[in-house]
Amino acid sequence: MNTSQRLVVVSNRLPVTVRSTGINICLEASGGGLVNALTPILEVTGGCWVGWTGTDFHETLIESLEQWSSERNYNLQPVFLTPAENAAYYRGFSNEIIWPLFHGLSSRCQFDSTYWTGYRAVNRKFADGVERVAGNRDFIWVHDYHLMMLAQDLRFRGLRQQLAYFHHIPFPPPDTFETLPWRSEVLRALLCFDLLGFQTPRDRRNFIESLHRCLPGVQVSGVGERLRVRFEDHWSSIGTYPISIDYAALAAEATGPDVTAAAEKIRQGCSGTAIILGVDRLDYTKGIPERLIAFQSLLQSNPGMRGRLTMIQIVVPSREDIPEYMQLRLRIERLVGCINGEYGSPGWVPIQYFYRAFSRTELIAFYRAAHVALITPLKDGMNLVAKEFCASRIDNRGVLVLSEFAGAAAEFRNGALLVNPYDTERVAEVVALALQMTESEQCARMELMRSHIQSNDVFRWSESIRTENTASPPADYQRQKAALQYAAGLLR
Ligand code: ADQ
Repeated sequence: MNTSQRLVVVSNRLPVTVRSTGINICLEASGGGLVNALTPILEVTGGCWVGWTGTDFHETLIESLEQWSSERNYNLQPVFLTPAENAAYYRGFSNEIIWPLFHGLSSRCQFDSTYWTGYRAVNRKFADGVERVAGNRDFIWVHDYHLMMLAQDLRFRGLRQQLAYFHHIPFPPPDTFETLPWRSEVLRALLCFDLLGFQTPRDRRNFIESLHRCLPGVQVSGVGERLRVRFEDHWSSIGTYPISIDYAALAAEATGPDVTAAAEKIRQGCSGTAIILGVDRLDYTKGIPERLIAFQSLLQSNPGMRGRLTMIQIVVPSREDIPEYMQLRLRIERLVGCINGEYGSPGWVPIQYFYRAFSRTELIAFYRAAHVALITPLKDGMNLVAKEFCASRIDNRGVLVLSEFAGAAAEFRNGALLVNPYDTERVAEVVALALQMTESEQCARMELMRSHIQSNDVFRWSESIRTENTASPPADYQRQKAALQYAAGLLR
């Protein structure tokens, strides 16, 4: 994309949350890294965001969305889904097949062919939405696993615009990927994009190996970070682009007096004990029960630490209508109750547990109050919480204990203490080491991570994808093609 090109962003959800207040509808801007990164660019380039409203068709909602768009330099193009479409495409194919499979938890998958049919149909519905708004020279940027078929649907309709795709979650190894009954269809559709971006070199490698395994005839050229793949006369660029955060905004907000006061209040609420912090969306991939068991093991094997540390575990509600997520919530709450019941004493509660969303200011205050951030997903595309924690540490203190299976581990090898989240006893030992780390070592590690995030923020991330040159196949192919054309001319 050149920087004057209009941008069309396509994601499962629009960057607004629809709230119905009786007969009225109001729209609230959604938070999150993606929205924060892309809306300033959309404001400059102009363009459109295509996504699901989270609702079925709603006449009044169209008016509200038009009103919202009229106050900005970009439009919101809604996709409405019926409850049946939602069940097959979102709850079914996206959440019961791709999400567990791509996080390496294939025993949780429900390979139901009606989910696949629904997923295909809804991707076509998104294609209708994109077709309605896309101009000839637009750069169309599709986000995440809900929309892996979209480029193919758009090409069938004759759209020639540049199409990019970013994969926010892990891409599994070929042995796992190939269990997907629709593996070739998905890979063929992904290769209709001109550019495919992954979070880590490992994800990109898994993708390329899956191509070799499942799509005979695929050709891969290039070395290092950027590869070119040819399949049926179409070239795609494949690269690694680790997503990040708005470092400057977060670091600035962390200096605010309200954050400082709130952090102090959190520390007082823990009676001045050392604070170990966990912050996650409710999800079985985040390793929350395993982390609580690690904390229990820490208390069990270190009686001297009892009464001198507090774990704060924040869980933001997510996918609450799915029974599996409710069971996870109950399991977490049972574990918190058991640990507090077993180890607590008058005046000391080992785990403070919150099941709700917090404002950005409140969250930053938790990051600033903590001594150790314990971020131990069983598998995670990136994990923005790890980056937010570091950006908030304007004092260059605090220790990040991070799962080696989070995408962020690839960038923080030298700053964080890496752990295997399944090895709960070792996690407990590493937390004990983190609590004893000298200030100078904390400072050296934290500075390393902060300066990395500062120079690789979310704006650099989006810029590197938008300016990636996808237009031409590699020079050797150009030369081969010219030679073949020349030879064909001689034979005529
Ligand atoms: P998520 O699985 O949602 O994202 P993550 O990257 O950690 O995971 O982002 C969570 C976001 O939610 C963070 O920005 C955090 O601040 C916010 N949050 C968490 N708890 C909160 C609370 N209680 N209140 C308010 N906000 C809270 C998916 C992939 C990740 C990938 C991202 C971005 O699963 O692997 O890093 O996309 O690509």
